Amino acid sequence: MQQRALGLWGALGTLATLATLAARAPGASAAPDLGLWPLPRSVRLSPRLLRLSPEDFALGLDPASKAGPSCVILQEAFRRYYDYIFGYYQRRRGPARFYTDSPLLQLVVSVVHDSECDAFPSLSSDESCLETFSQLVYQDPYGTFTINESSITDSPRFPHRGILIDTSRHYLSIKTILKTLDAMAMNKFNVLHWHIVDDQSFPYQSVTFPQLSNKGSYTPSHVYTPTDVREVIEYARLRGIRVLPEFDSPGHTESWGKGQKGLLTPCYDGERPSGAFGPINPALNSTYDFMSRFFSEVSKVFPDEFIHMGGDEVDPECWETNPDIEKFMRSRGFYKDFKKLESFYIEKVLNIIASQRKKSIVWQEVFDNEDKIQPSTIVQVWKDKDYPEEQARVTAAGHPVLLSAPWYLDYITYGEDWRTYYKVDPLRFSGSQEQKQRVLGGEACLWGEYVDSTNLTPRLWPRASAVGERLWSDEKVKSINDAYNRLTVHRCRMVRRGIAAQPLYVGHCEQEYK
Ligand code: CP6
Repeated sequence: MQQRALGLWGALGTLATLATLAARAPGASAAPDLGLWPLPRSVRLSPRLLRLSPEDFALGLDPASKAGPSCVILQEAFRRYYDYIFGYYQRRRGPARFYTDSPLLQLVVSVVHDSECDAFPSLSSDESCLETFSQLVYQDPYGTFTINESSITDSPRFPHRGILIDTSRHYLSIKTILKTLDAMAMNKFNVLHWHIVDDQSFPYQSVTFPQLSNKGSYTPSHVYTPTDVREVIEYARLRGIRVLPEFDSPGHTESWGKGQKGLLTPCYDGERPSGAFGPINPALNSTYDFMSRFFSEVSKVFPDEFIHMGGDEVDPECWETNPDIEKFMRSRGFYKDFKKLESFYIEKVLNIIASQRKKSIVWQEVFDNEDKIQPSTIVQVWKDKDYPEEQARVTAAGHPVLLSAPWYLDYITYGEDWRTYYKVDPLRFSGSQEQKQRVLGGEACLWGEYVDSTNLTPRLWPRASAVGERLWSDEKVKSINDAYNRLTVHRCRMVRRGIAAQPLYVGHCEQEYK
């Protein structure tokens, strides 16, 4: 007997149905022992069991699918998920057994909307459902791969579900970044926010300005070459993940100064330069010539429709000491208002990015400073203080918003941080329906001061998984006990798949005892 399972890839907002095997027991709960994570919109498990055998089971395409056999994303996903389903199991010992249940021979995926196979993922793309299918398969006590006949309807609550990694405070190996993308896919995250450079180092190897990383990286090998960057982008694309580059300025740019003389503001000690440098110098035309050429390159290297231009934590102290800055500000009528100087710079850079036909994302300060920004500019809220009010202000001004304030994963406490992340609701602020619709989602941020390749994975997972479910699942999914039970299983599944996710609390994973 052959069972067919149907999967749909659709435009955002449509319901994607996976494994539409006739539903027998509507209302059957989403068996906590399966550890489905993040919880799909609707799960109906029937008591009818189907058996999968590694020898006979195949993932493949429906002949009527709109995405054909040349769809690399799907073919690669079939390979990956076959391995996730069967690749890590151990044969169990025990008496031979005769089967009474039916075999499941195929998972047939059918793409019903126009295919985006060769394209890069975008804000409006929808994701694969293979992850859910793989989570439904379990080994029974005899070791047989089993799945309940089931019907799953699923779609994400928010379109932007991101993880911020910081490769400036510490270099992260390509291997670590790719592992992170694997784990992101398991948790249905779809944006890698790559905070690629900052004060401490400039690992991005620019073709136009090679000196930036020649002089600004920790060492000549602590760089991301064009090939490295392409590899990350393609690996992400195959998992439905966008790569959002951040080139933070005018603050957080100390490392840029080493390879690009004249870019940073020289700080003064009385009459003379002190030898120290401050933020990027907003008073020089050469600054904007440089930025134009730099973002022209970045726009081509990164295919995403957005560039994050930073704009956070600009300290005017050094600007205040520099006589050329003072002269420039007088000529522009800024008087002693350094916020105006900052705005002047930000607006120029936003225009440069727009002229490359890219949209911008900025940290909340850019909005707080009342800079002139397009309503389409996305504002990322990161300050913990009164963040719901900030969300209300940003959305009232018409901007789309991303929430990060409650999800700073670089903060660690003794205990279960995931619970605090889980209890957040991104729409819990006062505002109209229209305002709420401007919440695109959010990001879990893992700043790199205390993180490198040795500890990134266990610090991120399963803590970020809590954010993943909050951004994917329905707002009504908030039982912390149910989440605990499912997440414990999900964490063991990640470990089984090679992700060194830390434990939630005391306990064990089955596979440790085999
Ligand atoms: N680096 C950059 C950082 C932070 C920000 N920007 C940061 C600030 C406060 C905390 C954590 C991180 N390390 N470039 C702010 C967005 Cl608590």
